[in-house]
Amino acid sequence: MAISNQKSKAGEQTHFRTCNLCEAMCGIVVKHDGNKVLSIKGDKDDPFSQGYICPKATALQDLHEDPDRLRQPIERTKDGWQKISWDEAFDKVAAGIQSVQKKYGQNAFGVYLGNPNVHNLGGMLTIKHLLTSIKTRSRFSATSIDQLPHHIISMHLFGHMLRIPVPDVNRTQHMMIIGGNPLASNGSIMTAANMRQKLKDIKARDGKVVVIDPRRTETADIASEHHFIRPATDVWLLLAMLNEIYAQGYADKARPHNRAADLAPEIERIRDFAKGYSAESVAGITGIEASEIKRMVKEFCEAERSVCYSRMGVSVQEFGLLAQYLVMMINIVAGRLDEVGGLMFPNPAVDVVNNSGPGYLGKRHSRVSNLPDFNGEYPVAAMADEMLIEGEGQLKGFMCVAGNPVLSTPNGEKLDKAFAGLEFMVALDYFVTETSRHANIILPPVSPLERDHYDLTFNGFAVHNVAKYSPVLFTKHKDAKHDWQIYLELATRMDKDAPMMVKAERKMIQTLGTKVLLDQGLKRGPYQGMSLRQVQKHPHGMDLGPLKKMLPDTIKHKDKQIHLNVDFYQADLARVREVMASYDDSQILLIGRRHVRSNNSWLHNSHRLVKGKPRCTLMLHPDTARAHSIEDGQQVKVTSRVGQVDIIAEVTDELMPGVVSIPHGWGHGRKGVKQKIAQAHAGVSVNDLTDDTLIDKLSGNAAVNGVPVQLEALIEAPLPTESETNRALAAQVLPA
Ligand SMILES: Nc1nc2c(c(=O)[nH]1)N[C@H]1C(S)=C(S)[C@@H](COP(=O)(O)OP(=O)(O)OC[C@H]3O[C@@H](n4cnc5c(=O)[nH]c(N)nc54)[C@H](O)[C@@H]3O)O[C@H]1N2
Ligand SMILES: Nc1nc2c(c(=O)[nH]1)N[C@H]1C(S)=C(S)[C@@H](COP(=O)(O)OP(=O)(O)OC[C@H]3O[C@@H](n4cnc5c(=O)[nH]c(N)nc54)[C@H](O)[C@@H]3O)O[C@H]1N2
Ligand code: SF4
Ligand SMILES: [Mo]
Repeated sequence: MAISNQKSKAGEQTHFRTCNLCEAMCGIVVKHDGNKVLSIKGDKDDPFSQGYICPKATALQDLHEDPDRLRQPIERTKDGWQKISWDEAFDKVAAGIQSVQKKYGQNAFGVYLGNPNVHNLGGMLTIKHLLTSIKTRSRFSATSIDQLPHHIISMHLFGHMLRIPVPDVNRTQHMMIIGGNPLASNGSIMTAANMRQKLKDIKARDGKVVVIDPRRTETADIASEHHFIRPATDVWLLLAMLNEIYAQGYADKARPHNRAADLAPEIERIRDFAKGYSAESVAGITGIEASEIKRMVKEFCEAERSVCYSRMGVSVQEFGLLAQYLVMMINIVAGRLDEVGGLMFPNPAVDVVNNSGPGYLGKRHSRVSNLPDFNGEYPVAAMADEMLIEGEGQLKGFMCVAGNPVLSTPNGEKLDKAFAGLEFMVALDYFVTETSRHANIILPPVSPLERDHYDLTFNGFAVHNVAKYSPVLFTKHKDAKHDWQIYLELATRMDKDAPMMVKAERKMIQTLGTKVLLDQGLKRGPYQGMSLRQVQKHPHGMDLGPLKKMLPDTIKHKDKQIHLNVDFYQADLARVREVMASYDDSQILLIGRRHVRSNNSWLHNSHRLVKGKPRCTLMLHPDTARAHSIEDGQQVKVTSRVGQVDIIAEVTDELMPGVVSIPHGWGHGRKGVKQKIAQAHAGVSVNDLTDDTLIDKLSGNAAVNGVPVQLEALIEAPLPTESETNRALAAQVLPA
């Protein structure tokens, strides 16, 4: 059934769907003629995104048409990659996994789940079948170089790792953004299309947007004010802010209105938490003047509606978990949780919280580095050692599902070597990437336009409640497979002893598809009369209204109270004191950055997304450049404890002095990668510099922001710019 497809001009058809590339859930209109995409534009009638899209939306076409995209399984042989049939591939993969497990034990086979898994409806609904059939405890995912702190805090406070409140950006009057750049990323754990407009709207209604970031980002450029902060020192700023809220008397003023705080039995203990961290005492380490910290707190607390929002910049640093906890405490103590314009809980039509466990931390620890697992996943920072260090439990085989950890996890070079030493590896990916090139077999799923979509994950973080189902646009070739079909084929082969019920469920999904599961999820959800049929009546999406107060019902703890878990977090203050006592402010610190035309390590094979000025550059402040005799455009050697890269300098006062920035996801020059356009715009991988021993010890999350590096200008005269080199290379590989 193609409800959303309307015939217009002869041959030309219109299809409505949601772009699934990032978290923003933009509605798109795809004009197509049969199997040919004619155009991709924003859908003005989508109640959530109202016509907004970013340049990546058109890459859905490029991805679909990409000649380098694999359409059939391939096997690495001594004569290079060979195409093989799906049946042969499934048999070989199942046999390969089981052979490793038989020889070395069940946990000697590891699995890594990459970011696109959470953007994949069928995958989300069926991944458990793949994991239960592999039966390994050696699991990893991109979570531990990303949002892990948010999960741990929500598990502790609200009783479920996915019960995460988001900023009510549509109604706030004051938004403090610490370590997030939604103008480039389009938002994270804050699903909100068109953040540029939303931030402008805050200012237009006499509100304020404050950005705290070591770089004057695109978001900072349109904010009311921006403050540089020394990387990875947010924990001190946040301690001082929390302290100031009490010192200035705002906590008590907030009390009578603050239902959230009343729900927390331990709230009285928070006053002590930050005691001793005066604004004056943290000004030096953070680089933000005490008077400015006090003013920011005053304005935040006096605003009628305000919210403090913090993302990647803070999540992936040495005190990521404690810092994100402090952000939550600031919102709670100032009375901004579950308040209009504050931090609010979405009410998604399919509530995944009801279908998954609450999460747990540190039930087990990684064999080599002794890092805690979270919800059955070990930190990615532990992954390479688990393959390289011999002993019982050493990883000998591996499956990478929609991920590229060679480019996306710390000390990628080491992981690259570790993958090369495995006995058997399989990758589920569209391409031969820096990671999948190590696989014995690559299993490629269909393109996003060949599958249906409903955002199970990001409706849970949406700043306005909606529901939308996107049907399949192009019917897949009969031999092509969805990710979920790949999972189930493998599960059927590997899990012959599964209970009857499980086998029956797998058979049912294989026969009927994943839609039934979505329909069940909608019917069990919080909206009366909701079903897939109901949602399908609205091809542009259903508007379910603004965020509303959800406390205490939304809390998953039995007592319906918020549990602040003060002891756990307070214990980490010892580490804070230790680091502060020996803090070396002369070090050059490395941070990352994102660009609106990139998506982690992929989409670099889309010509229209990579063309133009090269983006994989070393940004640094003129003073930092001068101190190292580096000129704009010059090649620089950047060295860290674990590695080095040569990269072109981009001298700009966007960066705080003493800080350098390299975007992640580049480094396509590695031998064996098969993505011609990406290879011609190779760049270098910042994760060859990030350190797998630099982690947030409390959570096990990787700390890729605030990595100490040394700089060395390589040659006197600037080289040809990367764009000149890229143009020359691109001319060789691109059709005219
Ligand atoms: N230094 C530094 N490192 C970082 C970050 C940073 O800010 N700085 N950010 C971190 C973050 S937030 C994240 S989420 C991770 C991402 O890290 P990963 O998830 O490991 O990497 P991606 O680049 O998202 O790679 C996704 C891969 O999946 C493939 N793919 C895309 N869609 C599908 C699909 O539907 N099915 C299948 N089977 N394959 C698909 C793509 O071709 C690509 O190879 O990187 C992290 N790494
Ligand atoms: N175009 C594009 N969009 C994306 C992605 C992408 O790769 N490209 N990736 C998607 C994914 S997987 C994610 S998780 C989200 C992430 O979305 P965001 O969290 O918005 O990610 P970034 O753009 O990396 O923003 C992090 C900001 O933190 C700053 N920062 C770095 N170190 C510090 C620090 O120590 N303290 C403070 N206060 N700030 C710091 C950086 O300068 C940067 O501006 O984006 C998603 N959207
Ligand atoms: S912002 Fe994200 S969801 Fe929207 S069009 Fe761009 S990539 Fe797609
Ligand atoms: Mo991410």
